[in-house]
Amino acid sequence: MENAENNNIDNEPKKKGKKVKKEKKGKKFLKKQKREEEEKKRQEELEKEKNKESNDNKDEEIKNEESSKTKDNEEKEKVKDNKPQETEDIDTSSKKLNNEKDDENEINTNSITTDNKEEDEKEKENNNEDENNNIINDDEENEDNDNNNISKIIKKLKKARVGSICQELTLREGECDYVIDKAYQILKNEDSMLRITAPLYICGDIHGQYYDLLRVFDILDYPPKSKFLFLGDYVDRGKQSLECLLLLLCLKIKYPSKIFLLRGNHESEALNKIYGFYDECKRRVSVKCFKKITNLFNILPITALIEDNILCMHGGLSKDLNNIEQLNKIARPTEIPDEGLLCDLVWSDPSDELSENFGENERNISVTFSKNVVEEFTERNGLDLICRAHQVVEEGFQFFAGMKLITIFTAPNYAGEFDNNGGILEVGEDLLCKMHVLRPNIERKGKRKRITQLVN
Ligand SMILES: [Mn+2]
Repeated sequence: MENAENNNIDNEPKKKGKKVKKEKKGKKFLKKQKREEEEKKRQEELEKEKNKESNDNKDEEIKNEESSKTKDNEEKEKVKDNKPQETEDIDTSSKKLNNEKDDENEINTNSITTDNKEEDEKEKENNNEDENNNIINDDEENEDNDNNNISKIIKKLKKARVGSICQELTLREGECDYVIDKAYQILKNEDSMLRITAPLYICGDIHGQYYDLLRVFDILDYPPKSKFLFLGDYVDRGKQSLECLLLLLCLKIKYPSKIFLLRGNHESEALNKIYGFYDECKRRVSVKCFKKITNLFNILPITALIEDNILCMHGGLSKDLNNIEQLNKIARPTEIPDEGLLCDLVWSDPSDELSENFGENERNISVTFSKNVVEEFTERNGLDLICRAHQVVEEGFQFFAGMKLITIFTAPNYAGEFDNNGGILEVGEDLLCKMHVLRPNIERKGKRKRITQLVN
């Protein structure tokens, strides 16, 4: 306080002094000189006014945009704050957010120029917040260009959903190549076993259900606000595998420490040729693009360890896995072999019906493993939980071996053939786990299918 007062005292006499001097001088000036000076001032002021007017217009546009955006964000925050943890309520909030999304789309189309400017500013800010974003001065311009390009693609991808309809976007080959190349450079430097800190959300299979992927982000917030780990199977089966993959890769490029992508058994050339992703790439982009994606799949990390406590993978455990140190030694790039450690990590399933530790798998590849295997492995490696995906489960999540293993499957109403919920596991800072559930869009009538399904 004292300093502030002192400053005021320092400033006051100077101002007064200036004024006094001017007044004294002014009286002595000739009328002509006075008039000339006044004319000069008037002209200067006129010029200032003109400049101000044009700036004001610009400012006003931006301000309007900002205030509408802020309102949007505020409303989103409100919805989030009110977000109940009960499953049915989550669905309601997702509906609310859908409506808002539509409003946002309208704003965007009405004022593209200002919006872009504002969006870019925002993106820059976000990037500064990103802990992994170490911009080197020389590359600053390139980095900015990259960020702008990725932001534009993210924006385009988000716009695929209009209301309850999710449109197929027109994807340019150059756009896809760009995203795949950038993502490759980041993913290839990650370890085979990621080490991630809580809090974060863990998602299971997505399988090209883009509408549902957008729902997940709308409910739980996009990176960098929220951190995500995806357990693989982004593609095949669903109609919009490309949108799913591209959005996840763009977010990875932009916020590499806020989203992590593991490999599923469907991140594989052989399976993509059978279950639809190859055909989608060929129809919508090119075979060349599919080949690029195959290369990218071959460098995806395989497992993740959260706070030394929760081990995550797509499939499950293996005869060949004794301790977690082995997991970081898996060399990449690699295809998924027909047997052995990597094969089991993306393909195996738990089974209640086993009398022995490992058994045959109905999928005709890899193995099933018993409760005993889970208990022994977690005990030996000091783990609390194994978290995996790979099987459709009715509630979106299902425990095994007491609560030592959890299956998470995120695509609700899977492939239009099941009436399952989609599940997302939230791991809190204290490692307390909470489930979020996406209800199916369409309630299916008639008999419910088996609770757990082995679907390739
Ligand atoms: Mn799978």
